Amino acid sequence: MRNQSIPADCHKTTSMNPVITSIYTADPSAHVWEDGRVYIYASHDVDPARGCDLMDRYHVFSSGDMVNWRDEGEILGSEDVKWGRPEGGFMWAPDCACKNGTYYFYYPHPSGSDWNSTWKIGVATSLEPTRGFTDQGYIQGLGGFAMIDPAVFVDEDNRAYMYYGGGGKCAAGELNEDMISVKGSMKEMEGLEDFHEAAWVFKRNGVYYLTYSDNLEGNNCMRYATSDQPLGPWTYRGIFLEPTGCSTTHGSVAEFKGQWYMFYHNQELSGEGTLRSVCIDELYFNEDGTIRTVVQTREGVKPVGEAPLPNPEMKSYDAADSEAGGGAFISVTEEGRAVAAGMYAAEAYCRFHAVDGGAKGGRAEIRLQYAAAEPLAKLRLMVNGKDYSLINAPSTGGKTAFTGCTGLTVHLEPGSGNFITWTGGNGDIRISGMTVSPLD
Ligand code: FUB
Repeated sequence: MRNQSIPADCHKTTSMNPVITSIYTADPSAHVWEDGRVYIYASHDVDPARGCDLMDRYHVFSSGDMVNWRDEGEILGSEDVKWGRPEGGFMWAPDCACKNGTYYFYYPHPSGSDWNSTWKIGVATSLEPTRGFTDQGYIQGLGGFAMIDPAVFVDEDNRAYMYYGGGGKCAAGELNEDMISVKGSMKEMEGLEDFHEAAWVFKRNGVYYLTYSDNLEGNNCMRYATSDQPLGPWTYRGIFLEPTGCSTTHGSVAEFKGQWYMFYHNQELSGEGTLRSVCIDELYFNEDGTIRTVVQTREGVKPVGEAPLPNPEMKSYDAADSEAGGGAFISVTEEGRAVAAGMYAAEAYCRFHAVDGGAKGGRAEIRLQYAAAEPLAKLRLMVNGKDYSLINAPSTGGKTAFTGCTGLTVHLEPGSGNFITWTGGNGDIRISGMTVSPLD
């Protein structure tokens, strides 16, 4: 083990799209919280997918420059929801709101095995935006149609409104001070044209904007309407995001450091509509407040603000210090780089022993440096025997191009008894090392 600065390849100079590639994420709800960072609360398309059924284990991502994103780890899974569907899964598009110092995480989840007729909007709370969420049950008294895709908007006067809906109907209402009950009843939103799902509300220059996906068969657009009241009636304004090539379209709009952004997902990485990836592009308004059509790019967005500093507690582990087996082997390249190679067989593995979880243990950001010639290699990540599922390792352009950086935020035990195993998933991949940065 040796200490070193953050690997250069883990720092990006443009965000690129998709912006999050290590796992599949969708339905991004973006917020800028009081600490000045931008956060994405996203759905997690678990790989391999089974439709949208097995979506589970929400992750939060944060950034200080819109380009370099940190996985903050898992915040809630179906097994944490006592009232939820016994078989789990079905953790669909979420949102998060902050009021009076408490973070409220809203998520759609069925309460019964018959998922399609038992949707509820669950609420979990925490005093921190990225960890410590505890489920508080579901919002009572809602229903009557597809109760999915909650979005909560907290106005400048600190009053909060919840919007939700699917199957062509959108309803909204004001939340009580407790943020988990509705004041009066929800009412149907008027004036939206061709509403499908994915409601999102933001405010700019005193105007409320309600954005949503439409019903274009298999490849929705995003449309929007405006109002001078948070609950409408709304005036329809048009399409501002053309189809992304994915069978679902879902996104959010937020301002960060004076620039507006569109957060959405596509299926560029996987080619599959149920393995989606979050993207970010700039969003612009016309003089009259209407939204210009968002240009979907491959490059993504430019940095605003400083790139992140290396975590002073980050530790690096060389592949030479790992145990490789089941087909993988350790070798040293001409440049003196130790490499665990040949990680393509399902039984191949590369295990790092004695990984330091620090005095307290807790969340740690794991980053793997690798080379892969395959368009999309994958590795399974196991930490102390817990399966963190498949982690994507997009091509670096060659099997000796060690420019790849992938990973996840996981939980480590205190002390140096942790072991992290990368096993064969898909494709030929070579590992040169791994960094571990404590977050707690
Ligand atoms: O991600 C599952 C569902 O697909 C969301 O709730 C919808 O908005 C669509 O993106």
